[in-house]
Amino acid sequence: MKNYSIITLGASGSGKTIFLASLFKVFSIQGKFGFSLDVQDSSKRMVMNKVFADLTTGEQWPLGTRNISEWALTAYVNNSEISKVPACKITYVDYKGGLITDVSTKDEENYGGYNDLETYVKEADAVLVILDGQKLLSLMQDHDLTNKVVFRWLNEDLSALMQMVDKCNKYIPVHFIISKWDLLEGSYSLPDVKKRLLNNVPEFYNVVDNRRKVSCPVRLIPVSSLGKGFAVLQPDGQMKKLSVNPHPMNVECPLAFALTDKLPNPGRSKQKPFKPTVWDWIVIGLCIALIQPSNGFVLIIAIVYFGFRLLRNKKQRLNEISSSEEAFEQILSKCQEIKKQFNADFPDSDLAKIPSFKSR
Ligand SMILES: Nc1nc2c(ncn2[C@@H]2O[C@H](COP(=O)(O)OP(=O)(O)OP(=O)(O)O)[C@@H](O)[C@H]2O)c(=O)[nH]1
Ligand SMILES: [Mg+2]
Repeated sequence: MKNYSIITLGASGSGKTIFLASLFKVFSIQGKFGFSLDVQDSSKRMVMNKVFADLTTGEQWPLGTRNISEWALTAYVNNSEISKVPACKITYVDYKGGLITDVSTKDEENYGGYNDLETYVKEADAVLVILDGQKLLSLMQDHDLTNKVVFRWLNEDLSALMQMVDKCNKYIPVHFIISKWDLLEGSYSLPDVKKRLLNNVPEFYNVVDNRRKVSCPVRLIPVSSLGKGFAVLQPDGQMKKLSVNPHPMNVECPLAFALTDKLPNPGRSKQKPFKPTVWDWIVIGLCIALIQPSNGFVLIIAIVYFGFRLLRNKKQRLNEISSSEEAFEQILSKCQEIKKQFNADFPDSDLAKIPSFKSR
């Protein structure tokens, strides 16, 4: 089965955990997107469901993440008997955003975590960089760049994020997610935000330009994990919940781009080894008991039996692979549909195609 490793890079409070919970919720049951996601570890499933349930009940927001955790997700497609056929595995990593910005050799825990994160980034099949929509809103409103919060965001969070992205090799697609798009939508368009970022954040411009030059996919994807009207930003910077019904927007799009933009590394798929059954052990026992140097007959039976078993095992595996490959093809085609719709809604999202680059 194909295996994808996706990592999101985002500073503390940028919306990584809520994005994961929302993605998990949207894909918990096969619906309009034609596939579902599940975690094998049921305790992790409960954690994610609880994050989303807590979001919709009570006034509090989930606490910040404390450590690095790996989420082994499996994407499934229902076959004609409505049973779930596994199509691919997706490894997703969540962590406290402070790991990116508060790294210091004195803080052993953070320093080790940062190194782990760097390894995940180097081995990822796709990198999703989360630009905090709340901070981006402040940047859009701060025409003269005098706001200290904006200054800090640009010089600490974004700077650290861009340095990490710069380490990704040119074969890894990098997409920039604008989180909390519900806060910007209505006041600013995607082209407005794109222009502001490219014109006022040189590190962002350079990272995008470097990737564009080597034809590496790079996009700006507006996402709202909770949707419009779920929460409102208070004048003091606090987020107040208004509704109990989140309407996630575009959460499926980064996944669709991540799955379709890069061919999976074939070296990572592991072959299923031959596993002896109880009958195999009985035959092995009998052969050992009966076999004698002169008894060629028992030897022939053993060779025929195990030859047959190996052939059957191979056929079974091929069947499994072909149904899983078919399911994966189905997911890819669904992802293409998601991308098509997104490109129609946000034609300016492709950062690799910027005619204004030269006239900057
Ligand atoms: N309006 C709005 N607010 C959001 C959205 N997603 C997240 N938030 C707000 O952002 C806060 C932080 O979100 P988290 O997902 O916990 O952020 P994180 O990146 O996981 O933070 P760390 O775990 O500290 O690294 C939440 O408590 C919400 O107030 C969204 O889609 N819309
Ligand atoms: Mg978190």
